Amino acid sequence: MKLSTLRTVTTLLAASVGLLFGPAAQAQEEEKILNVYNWSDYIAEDTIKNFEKETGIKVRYDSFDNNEIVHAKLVAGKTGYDIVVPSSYWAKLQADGGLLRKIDKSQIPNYKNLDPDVQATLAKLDPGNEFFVNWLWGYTTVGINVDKVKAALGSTPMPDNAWDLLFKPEYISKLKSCGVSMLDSATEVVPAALHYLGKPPYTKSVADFAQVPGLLKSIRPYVTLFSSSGYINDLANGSICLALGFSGDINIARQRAIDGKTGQNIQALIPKTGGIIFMDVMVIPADAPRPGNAHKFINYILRPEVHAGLSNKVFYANPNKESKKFVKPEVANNPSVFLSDADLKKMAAPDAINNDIRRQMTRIYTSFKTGL
Ligand code: N2P
Repeated sequence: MKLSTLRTVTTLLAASVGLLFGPAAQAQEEEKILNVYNWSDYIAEDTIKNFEKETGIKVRYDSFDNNEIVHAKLVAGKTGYDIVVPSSYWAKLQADGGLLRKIDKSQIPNYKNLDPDVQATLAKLDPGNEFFVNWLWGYTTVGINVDKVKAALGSTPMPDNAWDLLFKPEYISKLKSCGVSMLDSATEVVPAALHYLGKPPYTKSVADFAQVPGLLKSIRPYVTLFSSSGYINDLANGSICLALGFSGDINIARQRAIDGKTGQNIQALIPKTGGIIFMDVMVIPADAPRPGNAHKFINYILRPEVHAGLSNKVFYANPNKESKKFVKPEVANNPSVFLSDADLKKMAAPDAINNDIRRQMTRIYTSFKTGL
């Protein structure tokens, strides 16, 4: 064989190997397994089942209820997870730390369904929308058992600003008797306190933190529970009457009370000064074992009916502009799920945190929780 022929044959061979083992083929070659790590109470019953049925990919699904634990695992590495769903303000730390893999949009035809406003908000923390795809979004706020709170307040009328229920001793001291829960996470509690004090919830100014310990100390005697997921049932069954919680979780509690006929009237309040928006995002760890399957999963979630199915079950807004027609009217019309423009304007937007601020928040929170 002449040298030039040999070269041609070798090039052809290399090209066909490239075709076989290029990015698409790599995805096909992956073992039919996908490891997902997501928030608890954040998915519909059939979401995973339908994906498995369609693709033959077996999903192992683990859950968590705060960002701190997710971050610690990603920093340690080798989690084995292919999809993780942290909040955007934490995911930025992870992207900056090289812990995430860029999303290959060419593998996600349904990417076009994403609402440009949500994409623009995410782009503030993830320029070019390179790493994050929104799962669902909501806000941190105050949830109450309407009747129990009114009864406990007695002759004191409900405050004009719902945050007062939690942060003003004159209100929260009366609610201790019916149970008060706070999210068990420094980066939820401290931003809420900063917001109440009129500071940016994710401030970078250390001076802004000055009044936070005093405020938290003043309410500490009245907090009866720290919980980031269990409080859903506690609200639903009437064992607590006030929670600093996530908007959808409070609505899940409302629904559980209705379905279980517990007689408890639960409501997610939209404070006058707004809640604090979070956007939880699907990301692929840099060392994910099966990135091809991860892309397939993201594409599946971005189907309008799949995304609507999540909102229908867990009462959080989704970023899918084609999904509205699949959202049940009672969810679409619940003003605490899909916010009106006026309510949306009141809300504090997500912002980046950095490691110094994170440590500062942890210090303040730990001494608050332990009462030291
Ligand atoms: C789901 C809570 C998710 C919202 N239970 C917190 N970012």
